[in-house]
Amino acid sequence: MSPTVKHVPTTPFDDQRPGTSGLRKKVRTFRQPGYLENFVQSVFDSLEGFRGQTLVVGGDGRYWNLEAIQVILRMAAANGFGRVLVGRDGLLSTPAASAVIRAHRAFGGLILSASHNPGGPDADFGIKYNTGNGGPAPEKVTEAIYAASRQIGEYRTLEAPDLDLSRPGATELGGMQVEVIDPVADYAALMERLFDFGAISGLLASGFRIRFDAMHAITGPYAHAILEQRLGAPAGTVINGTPLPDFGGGHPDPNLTYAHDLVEEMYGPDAPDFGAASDGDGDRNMILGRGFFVTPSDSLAVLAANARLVPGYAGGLKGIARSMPTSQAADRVAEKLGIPCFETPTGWKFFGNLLDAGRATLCGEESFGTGSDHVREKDGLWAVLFWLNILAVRREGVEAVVRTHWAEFGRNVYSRHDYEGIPAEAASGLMAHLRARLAALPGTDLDGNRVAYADDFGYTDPVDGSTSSGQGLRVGFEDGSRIVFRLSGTGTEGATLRVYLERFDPDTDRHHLDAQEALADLIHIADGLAEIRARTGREAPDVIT
Ligand code: G16
Repeated sequence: MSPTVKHVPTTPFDDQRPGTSGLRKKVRTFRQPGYLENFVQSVFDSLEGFRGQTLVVGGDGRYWNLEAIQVILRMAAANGFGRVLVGRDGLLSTPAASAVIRAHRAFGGLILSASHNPGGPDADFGIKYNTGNGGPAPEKVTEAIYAASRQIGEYRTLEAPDLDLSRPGATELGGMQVEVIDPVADYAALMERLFDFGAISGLLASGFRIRFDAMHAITGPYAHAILEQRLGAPAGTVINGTPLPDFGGGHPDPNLTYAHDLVEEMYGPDAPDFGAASDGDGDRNMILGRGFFVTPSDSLAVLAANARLVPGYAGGLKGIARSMPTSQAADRVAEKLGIPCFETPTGWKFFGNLLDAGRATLCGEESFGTGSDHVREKDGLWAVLFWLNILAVRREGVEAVVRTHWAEFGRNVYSRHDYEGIPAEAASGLMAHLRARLAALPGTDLDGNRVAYADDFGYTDPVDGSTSSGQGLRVGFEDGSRIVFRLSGTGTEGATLRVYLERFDPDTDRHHLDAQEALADLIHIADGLAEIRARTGREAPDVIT
């Protein structure tokens, strides 16, 4: 007998507005009775036409992932979905979820992840809805979800036991089919279509040594299957490759601060030729050469400039898109290629329309995100394979490729300074004070740098005309340098101030300089303008990337 649908009365929570990438909160917030259910029901209530359709569900394996998935399966059945595709053990990396949604023409997907944020009972959890194009719901959808969450009076679920998700296969839940799928298969097949696996295998067989740090997170199984099993990299190439619910107590964020195992090896004696790391849900990437760090902004520019070497992109790029705080290195490549470069607000969701409309092929963000029109999420392993494919063709090291790029295009020296966990009032006070100063800045001189413009970034989507305002305070100088100030939309505690610093330098004699050294005067100006130390009480940033 089919389990009956239960209509459970509930009252709204007032904090369910999705941020930069879905709803991210502490696990204890999500575990409040009805909290997850309210949000999931609000997603379903804001959608139309999904009856009998397919939903994709999976997450990054963090603490509480499986429990949340069981709740979602019962609710999806009670709400009338026809089929759910769920990754084995509830696992799906974010880019793989996007690939599965697209490959199976699903109605949409629910992805459980707080990305690079730590996991565990006292750490973070998250959920986001992706639409049928495989990408994060655009703002009009997330705002509709939020509106629904403010009015919710009941959610629908089933009285049914948990399902076994440990083995691929199909089962039935309240009239809905549940198919447990191999989380890697669709994704690996897609990678094989885009990249020259033969050339990459050849590079690896030639003695070129690589290391991939999965940071105890979701990319472990993907990297084992693709790098070691299909491409023949030696066992041990993938480190920290078993997903753990608390990511081994670490912070699964692939940057110089948190990916310390990899960084130590890549900057140590006898370092491998190439190093990379990905984050909690597999959409971010960090690329390193031997003793050399590639900024995410430079990585996007290098991939764009070399895309013709890679089979999936050999036909050329339609355009490039980057988030506003990302450096303008990619703009220079786009100009040379004679293709457009779009500047969007922070958040992968803003790339979706450009990709769907065929106006951009490659996208990237300073926050260690790079991707293309192959899915609608940024994609960590994809970026690694793209780099390996380029290196396999060029037969040069990472540092040589980047330095040659700088010599040709000039260097956009770049850094981001993060001040984490500052009191929300101090952060909003700092931004309000700075915003009030903007109008008077153009034409003034700051430590010998003349301000060309100062504004609060707003965006009009060129495809559907939708607008987004208040997306970051920009101060631009006459020599093209920029300082951008933003508050993060992904944190779960207090506020995180991000200060983005950029200076263009065409002079190869200065390309050896450390970014902090080359940006020292801008760093000083940023503190003076925003009164960072005075208002946050911090002497230095928590994280510098
Ligand atoms: C998310 C978004 C990215 C964004 C990043 C940082 O990444 O998908 O588009 O650049 O957050 O956002 P914020 O500066 O607001 O913290 P992820 O990897 O956390 O999903």
